[in-house]
Amino acid sequence: MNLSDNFSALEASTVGANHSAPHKADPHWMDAFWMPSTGNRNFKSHPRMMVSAAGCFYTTDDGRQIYDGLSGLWCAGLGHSRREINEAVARQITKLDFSPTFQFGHPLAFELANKLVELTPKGLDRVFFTGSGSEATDTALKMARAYWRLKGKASKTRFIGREKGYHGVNFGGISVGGIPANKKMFGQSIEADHLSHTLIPGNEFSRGMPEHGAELADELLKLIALHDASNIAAVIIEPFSGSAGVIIPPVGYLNRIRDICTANDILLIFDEVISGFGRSGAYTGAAAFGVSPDMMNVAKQITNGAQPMGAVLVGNDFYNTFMDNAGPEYMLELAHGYTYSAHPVACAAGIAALDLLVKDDMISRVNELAPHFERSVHSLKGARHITDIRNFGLAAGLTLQPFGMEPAKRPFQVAMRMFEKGFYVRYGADTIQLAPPFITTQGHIDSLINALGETINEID
Ligand code: PXG
Ligand code: PLP
Repeated sequence: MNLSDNFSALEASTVGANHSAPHKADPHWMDAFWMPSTGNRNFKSHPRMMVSAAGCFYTTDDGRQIYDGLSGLWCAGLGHSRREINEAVARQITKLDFSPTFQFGHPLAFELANKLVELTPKGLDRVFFTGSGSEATDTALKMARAYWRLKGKASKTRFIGREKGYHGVNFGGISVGGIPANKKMFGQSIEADHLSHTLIPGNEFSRGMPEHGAELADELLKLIALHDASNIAAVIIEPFSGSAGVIIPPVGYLNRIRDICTANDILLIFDEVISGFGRSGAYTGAAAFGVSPDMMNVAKQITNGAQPMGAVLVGNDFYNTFMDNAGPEYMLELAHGYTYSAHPVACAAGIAALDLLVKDDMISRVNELAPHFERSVHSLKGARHITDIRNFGLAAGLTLQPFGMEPAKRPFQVAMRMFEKGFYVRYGADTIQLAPPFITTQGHIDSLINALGETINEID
């Protein structure tokens, strides 16, 4: 067989077929990309295409400026296209584009791990890197089970999450998560129970931490009575829930969860993928709420969203339990890791982003803006359709009265109209979520809230 025979064989074959790719003007140009967490049919008939971003604004393909009311997906608090981060990424990708972190290392991974330890509460001393928040959830759950096994308590396998909790979309995350739509299509998951959420009557329109509901933490005692602590590995919660529409813990709630976990030898995992690195007006939600977990998951804001990255932090005792039980030194202590764990370009982005967070004192900036943001967002109280508003730091959620049997319809309509007016806001279930960049101005916040109030008033 000569070369030209090979060519015709390839052309004739459907395996590895060389379809000609549709051109941008072709109506099928958008068919191939199955978009994540998107109404694909709606998007593809009404595209909303961003082509560049700088500071607090995106530019669309038709040249419009769109205010970024969710800091990307809660990840770009420092604003887009920060020179320091871009340069760090460019430098790193030309120097060391990839390097294995299985059995070999590169210096930036160690440098970034030290920074994460520095910015998180005392007692979190060791960092395991992942590629995302969802991978951080699976990592933390696996580590928790393995830890108890090494401690001689192998029956501690069950997890406890919360209703409305979001811990990403992998099997671990949807098992402990409490957002029904994210669970219902995917069958059997790992064994988990769920505490009630804390969105209770009487707390509507709370500013910051709601007054009522600390006693809901006692549901954990009931679950311990039901299953026995000897079967429970960990409780995983977000210090404040982001995805479910910004649900702030009632005063005393997290402390109570902490105490019950400690008293019953159950690990407490804080999922700080949204609350970490500035959004809460502190480096962590743990610091903002004054409660420390045994394990902490972070992602998103580590790199300001410029590169995918997540991490799980644990304490020295936890880490040493693995080191002390692994046999000869050449053996793995934990058979777990991702190809992209501590990817060198992501590490470079993380170091640059966290340096900026500290150098520009973004925590103070968030705390300066937060009272204005709170007043502004709560000024919508009394407006049509709005049944609740919640806020903390630079995060806020609004609940809209369902349109008949379609709770998700109004938030969708609001977000689409807001986009036409030049504002990107996030919608999910019956809520609208806001998370302005830390570098935003009071003026931007006023424009965002004015447009939102006007838009909510316009829809049926
Ligand atoms: N834990 C928490 C608390 C999160 O908020 C994840 C885990 C998963 O992270 P990855 O990197 O796998 O997506 C998240 C992610 C929204 C929204 O609009 C929230 C997230 C992701 C996308 C959209 O609320 N949170
Ligand atoms: N699937 C296959 C066939 C693989 O070889 C690998 C990694 O080597 C994975 C999945 C996991 O990929 P990652 O390490 O990026 O999570």
